[in-house]
Amino acid sequence: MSISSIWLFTLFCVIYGSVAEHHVYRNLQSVSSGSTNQPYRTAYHFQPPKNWINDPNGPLRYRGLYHLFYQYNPKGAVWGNIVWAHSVSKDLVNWTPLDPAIFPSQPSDINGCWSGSTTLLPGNKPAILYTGIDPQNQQVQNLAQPKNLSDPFLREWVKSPKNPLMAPTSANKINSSSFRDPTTAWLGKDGHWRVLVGSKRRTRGLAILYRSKDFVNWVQAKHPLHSTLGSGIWECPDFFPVLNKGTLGLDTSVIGNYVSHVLKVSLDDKKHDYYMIGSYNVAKDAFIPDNGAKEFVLRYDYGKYYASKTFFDDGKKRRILLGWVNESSSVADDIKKGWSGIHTIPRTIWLHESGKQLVQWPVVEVEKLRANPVNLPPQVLKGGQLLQINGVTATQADVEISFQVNNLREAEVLDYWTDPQILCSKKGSAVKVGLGPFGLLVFASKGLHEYTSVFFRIFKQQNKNLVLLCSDQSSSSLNKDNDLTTYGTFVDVDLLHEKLSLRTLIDHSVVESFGGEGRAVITARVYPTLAINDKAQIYAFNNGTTDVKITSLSAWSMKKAQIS
Ligand code: DQQ
Repeated sequence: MSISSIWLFTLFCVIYGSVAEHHVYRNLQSVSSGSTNQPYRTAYHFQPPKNWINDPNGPLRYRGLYHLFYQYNPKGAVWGNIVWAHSVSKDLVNWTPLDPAIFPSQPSDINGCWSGSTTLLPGNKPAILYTGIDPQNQQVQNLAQPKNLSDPFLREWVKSPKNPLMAPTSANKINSSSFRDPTTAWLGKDGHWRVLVGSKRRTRGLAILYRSKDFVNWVQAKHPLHSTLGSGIWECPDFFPVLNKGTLGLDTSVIGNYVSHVLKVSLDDKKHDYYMIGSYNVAKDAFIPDNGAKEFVLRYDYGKYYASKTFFDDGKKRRILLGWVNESSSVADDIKKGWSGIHTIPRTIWLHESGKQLVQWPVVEVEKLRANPVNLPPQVLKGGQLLQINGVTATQADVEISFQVNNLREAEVLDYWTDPQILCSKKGSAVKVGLGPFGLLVFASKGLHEYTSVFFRIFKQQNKNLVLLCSDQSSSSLNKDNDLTTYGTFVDVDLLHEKLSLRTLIDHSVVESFGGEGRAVITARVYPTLAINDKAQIYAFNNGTTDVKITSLSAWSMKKAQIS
């Protein structure tokens, strides 16, 4: 490299660059703007009034109130100046913003307060462990505790004078730029707390394990809880028990032969959240994946979704999952609208009865926003038929549809396994075959110049049927500057004995779809230019050559939640 190209490269890294999963636009981090024309702001998904948000942090329920902290840039619509913003809620749907809870104030976090989690210590005392960026730009772990435990809003947090409590040193050989995002801690029968910190050693992703008796003095365990070769860094790890049978959630410290454990990681290399189901070997303090799995395959969400975190809701005895959905628009567009990033509707999460995967469903409280129900009678949806769903606000809706598929002989043969996302891209909603595509067209403009399609296709492979769920954004907008990736996954549904269901939450620029009663989830961001406000329409469609039956179809307009 010549001197001038080194200089140009350095300049490029100063202006742009990349930190964790985030692009760094240093010159834009404190630029505030925001136009008044806002067709893409969501009405019932969580987002602050303006600026950038990313990961949900430290969710918990305290004295009957839900607390959500999140990574936030108070000064602009791109990642930077990161603090822990804070909102509270009685129902996980309506939120009241409070002042930021944690912001740079001591050497151990002076360059940023990154992601982390909350643990409830004995006596119902919340404690936050979070990643701070120190003056040497090293990633270290810090503790903060509420100033006043009698304040249900937990407005003020006091940082430990002993921070940082966990730090890279020459002795422990921890990679100082890959050491972040502590989990909720769990308490072992030996009275010691355990916590995980995401990291990597070369390309091996790992969850470094620490133990502590007092939550202040932490000792690194000899071995990580788990690691996988080639995955790259594990961001935002999450580790929690699930009942082997049943939908109730469990406190993070529960162990026993009636539970399995879930290890979830956010893979920066792939930009997706993956999980494994397995068991927690208490004697070895190790996670043992079921069936000897060596790598992460399952995902929470097969669309745009990252840096998720769960918490145990001790009120309703359920485990709740929160996740960040980035924009699919250009940075220039984000700055123009003055904001970037939303969170998904909180989802209840449990182990499917097969034990092979998790199931997710929007928290029941979101149904309080449903208005003007529209119920269509069961009917046959003929090959090539488009059925408009009238009477709901098409940009702000909740639609549940269920199909019965009889002529399984008509299913297209799939000779060999193909990546479902590639299959969805190749066989978009316009490609007709035997069984499918059938599903929903949302954000559809008159004349279908714009639409987003969420649909199923049924294949035959050997003696089995394969159900594909796709979310196709390729025609979602006339503005082609957006990320228009088509998403897809297979759904484990037994079509001989089960109906095929799809629920889609539609909210101005987000399409959150749950297939097979929550066994497959895909979230997409879309920015129609024609199908906005009252110009948008919703349809059920069948573009296959074979008829399918709609066994039920209910749709609701969704009221606006009180969020900002
Ligand atoms: N976001 C945080 C990091 C985390 C990343 C920084 C994941 O702590 O690893 O904003 O999106």
